Amino acid sequence: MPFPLAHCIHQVLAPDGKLVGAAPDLPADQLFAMYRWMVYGRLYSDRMVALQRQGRIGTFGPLNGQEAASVGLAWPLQPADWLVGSYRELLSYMVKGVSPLALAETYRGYVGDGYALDAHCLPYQIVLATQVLHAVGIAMGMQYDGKPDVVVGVCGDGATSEGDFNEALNFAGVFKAPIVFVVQNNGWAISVPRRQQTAAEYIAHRGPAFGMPGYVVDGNDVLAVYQVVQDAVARARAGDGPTLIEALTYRLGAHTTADDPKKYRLDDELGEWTARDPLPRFRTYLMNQNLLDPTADERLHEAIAAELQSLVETLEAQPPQDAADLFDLVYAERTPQLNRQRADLLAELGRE
Ligand SMILES: Cc1ncc(C[n+]2csc(CCOP(=O)(O)OP(=O)(O)O)c2C)c(N)n1
Ligand SMILES: [Mg+2]
Repeated sequence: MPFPLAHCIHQVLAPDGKLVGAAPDLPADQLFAMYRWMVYGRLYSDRMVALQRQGRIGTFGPLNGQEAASVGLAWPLQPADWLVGSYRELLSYMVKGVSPLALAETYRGYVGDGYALDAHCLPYQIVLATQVLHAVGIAMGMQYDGKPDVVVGVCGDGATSEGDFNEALNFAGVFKAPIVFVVQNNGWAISVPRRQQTAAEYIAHRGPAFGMPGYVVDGNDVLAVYQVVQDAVARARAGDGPTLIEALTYRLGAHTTADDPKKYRLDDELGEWTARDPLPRFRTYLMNQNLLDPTADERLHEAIAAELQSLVETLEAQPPQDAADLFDLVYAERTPQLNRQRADLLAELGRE
């Protein structure tokens, strides 16, 4: 058998923050920066949920609980590499260089023209798993051009049941595309539990079936996720082909602000996963290493809160997006059907 089946869950930090594996060789400033992004992601997500509740933005999908996976999967990427994900990957996108303001604008209905492209991310995808095909396409294109860059393509556990996900893995395996697939298995696809997506024990077991290694990693352990993705990125860059990584994590919040998880999941499960929260785990580790103390942590939280306050002020000072953009930003040239719909809407708004 060319690749071993994932037989263990890779972990560096236990839920209590104790070191149980070899820590990656990262300097103190990078460890602190990882932690900063994790805190930023949590506070940003909370702030967006609050804004939605006040009717100040549209639907938002919180990432609470997934901060370690989100930061760890993006950390190994270089600026020229690509990161392609879904609505849940907002924090990964920020780590890759997409502006938090540009992302907030999307929740307010403003879709800037190619807002993510400069950071080498595709606009986040909502149609499940389609982005995984796009990610493989980019990887194959770069391979064809002889570029040394790699792609990380991300989706959720539910998305792995789509044909697109499996077709993408098949192409990547056959053509040895320079790509790392990361599945953020957060236990749920809205109200559908992970066990109803596949009868296999792990989603990562599908890797060897497509001719690539499959690894399972503790997705609430930022150092473990970083290590596994870093190794896979190095393999892809060396021309050794794709890897499938399953990050075991949990969505602590609702699917989106339009969902109420109390309707379909038990408090016990939430309690178990709250005890594995990635933030206190990494915070305890950093404090044990004398890289953080309670005062510095408090200052960090205050600084981020102030940053978010000013982000919201900038966001709300912007004029609403022009309704015509709804039709004008779809294709390079509008179709006759779009022209009709556009005229109808503008007439209704009294703007003929
Ligand atoms: C092709 C497609 N089918 C259905 C939906 C509706 N939908 C949006 S999110 C979602 C659940 C996705 O779950 P998962 O892939 O696990 O990602 P998560 O939201 O948990 O991050 C569904 C069914 C969609 N967006 N696209
Ligand atoms: Mg999910």
